[in-house]
Amino acid sequence: MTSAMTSAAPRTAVSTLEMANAIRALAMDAVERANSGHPGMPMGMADVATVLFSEYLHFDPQHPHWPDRDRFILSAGHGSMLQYALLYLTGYEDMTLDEIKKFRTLGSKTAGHPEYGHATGIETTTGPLGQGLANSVGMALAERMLAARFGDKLTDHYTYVIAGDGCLMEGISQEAISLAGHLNLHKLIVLWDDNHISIDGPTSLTTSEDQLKRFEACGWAVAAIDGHDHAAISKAIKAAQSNNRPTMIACRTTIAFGAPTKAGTSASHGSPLGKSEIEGARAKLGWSHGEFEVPAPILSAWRDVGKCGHAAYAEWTKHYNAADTAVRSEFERLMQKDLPAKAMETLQAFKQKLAETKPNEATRKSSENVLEALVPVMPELAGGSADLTGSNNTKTKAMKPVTAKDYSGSYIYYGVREHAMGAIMNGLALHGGFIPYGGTFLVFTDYCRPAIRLSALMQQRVIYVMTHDSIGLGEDGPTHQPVEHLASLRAIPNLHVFRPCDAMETAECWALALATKDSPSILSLTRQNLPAARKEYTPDNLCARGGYIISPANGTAKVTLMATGSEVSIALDAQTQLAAKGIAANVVSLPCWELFDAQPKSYRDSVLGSGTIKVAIEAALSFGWERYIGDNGIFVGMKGFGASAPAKDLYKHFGITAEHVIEEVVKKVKG
Ligand SMILES: Cc1ncc(C[n+]2csc(CCOP(=O)(O)OP(=O)(O)O)c2C)c(N)n1
Repeated sequence: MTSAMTSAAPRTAVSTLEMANAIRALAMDAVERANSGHPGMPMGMADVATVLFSEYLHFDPQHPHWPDRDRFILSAGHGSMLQYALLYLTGYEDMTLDEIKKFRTLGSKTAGHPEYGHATGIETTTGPLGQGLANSVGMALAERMLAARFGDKLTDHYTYVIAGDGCLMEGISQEAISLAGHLNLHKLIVLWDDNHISIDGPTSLTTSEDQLKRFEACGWAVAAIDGHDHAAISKAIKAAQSNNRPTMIACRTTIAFGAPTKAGTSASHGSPLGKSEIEGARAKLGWSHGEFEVPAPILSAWRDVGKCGHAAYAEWTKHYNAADTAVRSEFERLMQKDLPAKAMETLQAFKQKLAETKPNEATRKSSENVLEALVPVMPELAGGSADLTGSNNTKTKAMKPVTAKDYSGSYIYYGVREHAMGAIMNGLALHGGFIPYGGTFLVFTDYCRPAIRLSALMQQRVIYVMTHDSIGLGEDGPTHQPVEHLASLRAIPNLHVFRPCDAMETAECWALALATKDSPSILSLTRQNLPAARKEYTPDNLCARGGYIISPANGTAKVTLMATGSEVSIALDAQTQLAAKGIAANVVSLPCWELFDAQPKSYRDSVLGSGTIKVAIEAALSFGWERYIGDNGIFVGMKGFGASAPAKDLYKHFGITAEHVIEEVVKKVKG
């Protein structure tokens, strides 16, 4: 599917300019009615979008999830009305005129910024500038990787992005375009809305770089065109398609094209144009139709565009049906995001082995061993790291790197680009066909937090393998020692933060991260070795309830010792020493708060105990623990930043020891 669509229905009576003006009118009217929104960008990019959709984009509103559709990403998400207008005009059933009229109101499909899952045809949630551009790199990468696995009869599509000045100013864009160029994602085409305007005024206030040279330096092909010249737009896209490099087309446009006084100014960026300006624009554009009115011939021309992709869909279906049954069912499984039956069997066998070997090892190493077991049975695992492969233990022996020359590998060297890594993983997950996981140090979740947040908001199964998860990393010191990160990640809705305490829990947490189709996960893993806390095999996944009594008291518990990850062994130690003093304590491992909090109260109460002295031990700040220990509980952990020293010395220095726990408990018992 490399050419322009030739099957477009005849549209002799309607010009593409009129079709573009329909987008402009809908954008003006919807923003006006909502009394908020961004009319400027949709009006400026209406011509580019019209040419792209009517001549090039392969899509089928009747089959919006067709796996080989071209992907269209509106990275400049504030211009959401551009996307909503296109979805309505081309005939996506759920995008009615009524939805357009309900722009930005509660419960509508036309949210302020495009939201994945709200309306069909929205490939990703955009709005935080630069994210969509980086997502598109993930989608273009997924396309190449799937093509390498299933051949170009099943996967061979383009990824088109509309990005604004803001997207290109954001740092994430540099990470993303740099990697896209390096991996030569030649089916990725970026249409830059080069309108010289952002919110504060002309972009000359803030930037003077040569974007064409910038992209070129990253290995992209570039072109510069008049973004209102339909023939030039068409020619540039056609050339981009046949290019053997990713392409950036600078489309010189006028923001709010057609508005008599506000066109070309930042006044049109993010406010309704106002009644008289809209009237003036209608006159200037020669659009004499009423509010929200798209005349039948123009609507019908657009609906014909919506039908054009059906032939490509039908052709793809033919190839798909002709494929081997085994190939088809594997492709289908990947698209449905189902795990292979072997995955969980493998993990059970792995757990049985752990019960025999009882390894004393870092959980990052345990995670590597889990991956060694899973990768051979899970071809959808697309691993990677932001230049910390050997530290994050993310690459198994058999994994081959993905390169510009060979996309059949499954390991992505992201380079030191944590933010793009997160957003690219979102793109891989959204595209379908892969379960992405990627590593860096837990402290650097800060560098990719906006992407993590979007994984959660979009309900994508992205697995963040975050190692060196506390002062336990030792000598690298406080710059590398996370203290507030667990709390801040636990604050993100729909994100599962797993902090396993040993190899067995690591295997169980991986199982949970993989089995949860609609939540991302953080695996918070240690650099330092940990003793096996779970020594027996259990067919049940004990981490599935988020928290459980890992070691019951001998007798009626007076104390509940709660801990996560590396501090569970300290709790177990304290339990033994307290028992010697006649103080019985339960030890509770809480590897995932989110799953624990979702349990019925009766279960939570049974684990936490009633009337016991509550103690929490975690080598991090106490923020959040009050929910389990209350106002009178004991917290043993960090109070500020860490320090540079061997791990053992740091635990002692900061008082995260069994001895300190005992001292505090005894004080409390004595009252
Ligand atoms: C990460 C991020 N920072 C800030 C914003 C707020 N914001 C929305 S649009 C915009 C200006 C973008 O300028 P440009 O891409 O040129 O859009 P145009 O004015 O051409 O519509 C800003 C700062 C945002 N959405 N995302």
